[in-house]
Amino acid sequence: MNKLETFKSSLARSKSGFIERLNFLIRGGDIDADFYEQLEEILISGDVGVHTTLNLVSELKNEAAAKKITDRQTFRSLLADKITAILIAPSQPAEPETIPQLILLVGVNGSGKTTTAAKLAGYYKAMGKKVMLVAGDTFRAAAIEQLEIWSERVGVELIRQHSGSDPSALFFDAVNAAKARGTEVIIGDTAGRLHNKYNLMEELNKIYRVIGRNLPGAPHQVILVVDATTGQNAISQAKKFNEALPLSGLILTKLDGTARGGIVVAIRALLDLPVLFVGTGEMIEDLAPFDAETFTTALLD
Ligand SMILES: Nc1nc2c(ncn2[C@@H]2O[C@H](COP(=O)(O)OP(=O)(O)O)[C@@H](O)[C@H]2O)c(=O)[nH]1
Ligand SMILES: [Mg+2]
Repeated sequence: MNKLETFKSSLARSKSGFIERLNFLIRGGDIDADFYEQLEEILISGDVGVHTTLNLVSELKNEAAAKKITDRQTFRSLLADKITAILIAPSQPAEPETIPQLILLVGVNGSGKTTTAAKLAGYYKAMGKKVMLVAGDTFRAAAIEQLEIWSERVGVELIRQHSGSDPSALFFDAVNAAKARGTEVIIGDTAGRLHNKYNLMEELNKIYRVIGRNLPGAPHQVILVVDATTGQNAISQAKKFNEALPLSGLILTKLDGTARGGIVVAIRALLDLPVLFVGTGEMIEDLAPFDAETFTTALLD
């Protein structure tokens, strides 16, 4: 499957929902009095978010007036340009590729961290990299076992400890092991919820600091894993995690499971963070690097 087909198939549920209505609305004919109201209603129903939708539609209205656009077909390319502009990631300076690179995945329980860690391991392994997984969700024995099974399936090394052990110490050891073995990419899973007496954000921040002490510049990426089906909640999760440790970007999972794929637009409009990958299913290969233009085409095709 090429990239466009991948995005399209992961948006299949959205397609039969808001995308179909959106494309029907902008199909042709003149823009009439109800048009902008209908557009607003459709975008909001697709999880683009009230705030983002109102801004977007008001800008579109002004631009269409300024450019004297009266037919829907021309309006359609204006809309595509606007959505692409929102989705394009803020440009970031390329960092020097030191080895090992450490990628830390954070996020609430059930968002897809452990599965995504395995998918990323498969992704980098397919690029020919030497990869290591770290079972950093030490609070749940099941999470360690889950990652163990994935690591065997993908065929990459796993660093683990018994459940209840200190995740910071685990990451410290993992970095040492990676240095000794010439590992190129370390992918760390983390807990999404801790037992009551611990504070997740403090724990994550500690992991972050300990990793940085043992490997200067690391973690090279802290990626928030968010579940697309949680809708606008994704925004508040990102803000909360970003207070605990500096996020470098997001992976939006379960895009295939939502009929409201417009959440991607809301996230990009409201957060100054790139969407790096989207999760498109439960299998190892169901991870697609995000691309603004292709995604817009999948929405408006
Ligand atoms: N359909 C679909 N399911 C996913 C995706 N990513 C994760 N899941 C499922 O979501 C559930 C929770 O995932 P898990 O990795 O255990 O979440 P964690 O608690 O954050 O580690 C599992 O059943 C996964 O198979 C995705 O992109 N699409
Ligand atoms: Mg997990």
